[in-house]
Amino acid sequence: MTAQRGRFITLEGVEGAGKTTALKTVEQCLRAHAPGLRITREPGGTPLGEAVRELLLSHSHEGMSASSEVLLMFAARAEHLDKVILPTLEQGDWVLSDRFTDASYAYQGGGRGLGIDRIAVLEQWLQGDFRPDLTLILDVPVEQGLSRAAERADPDRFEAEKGEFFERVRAAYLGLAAQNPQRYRIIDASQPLDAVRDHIRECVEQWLNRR
Ligand code: Z5A
Repeated sequence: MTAQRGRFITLEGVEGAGKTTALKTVEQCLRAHAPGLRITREPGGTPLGEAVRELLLSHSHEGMSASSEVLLMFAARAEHLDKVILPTLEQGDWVLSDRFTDASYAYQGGGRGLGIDRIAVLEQWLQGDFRPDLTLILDVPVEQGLSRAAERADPDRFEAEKGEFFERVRAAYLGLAAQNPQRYRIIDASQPLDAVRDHIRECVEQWLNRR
């Protein structure tokens, strides 16, 4: 008998939204249902993906074209799907990924201005109909997110972008969520940490109970 396919949950967010803390809360909620939960991230999650991540975040590649950027994101994703995500789900375990294709819609489609249609072509080509089962988007007004992130010592190539870039990223995320409320949950990450954690727990528990 083959194992039932595992569930694929993704976490997304704008700059300074607090994904790192949120990931731990989501993990705690999921572990009881999925002891073999695999936590991973994008860009990254495989040796090749982590090498591509270094290229993408490094200031040595300032001025990289938006097309190169999105193709590198999808190259890392192809490896991630092939080596980690799909095999884990097929053996019945669950996967929690810190970012996935929605980030390409938001950052390259919205932020860099490539548009939704081009990302959709790449998504369809690589993934066919495969999509996450649940996506949490941590949302925070851009100015508030940037002021939290300003405490970082060494901003990477994305973190060094300006406010207008992150406004487009945020609008793209909210647009995705509005089109498909079944899959996405927006978490108001402007609230104090305890309130954000409570909201995450509530959303994940509700989703688990409905399955
Ligand atoms: N990217 C892309 O462009 N296209 C793609 O397809 C993919 C990715 C997959 C790296 O991702 C970059 O790749 C990313 C998008 C791009 N660039 N950016 N920006 P990443 O996910 O590794 O990097 P990140 O976005 O910088 O994530 P992060 O490190 O998890 O940071 P964060 O979400 O911004 O938040 P944080 O580090 O958890 O929190 C920031 C600070 O705020 C920290 O001091 C916290 O203690 C504080 N914080 C958090 N929540 C609160 C609340 N509620 N109240 C008060 N203070 C808080």
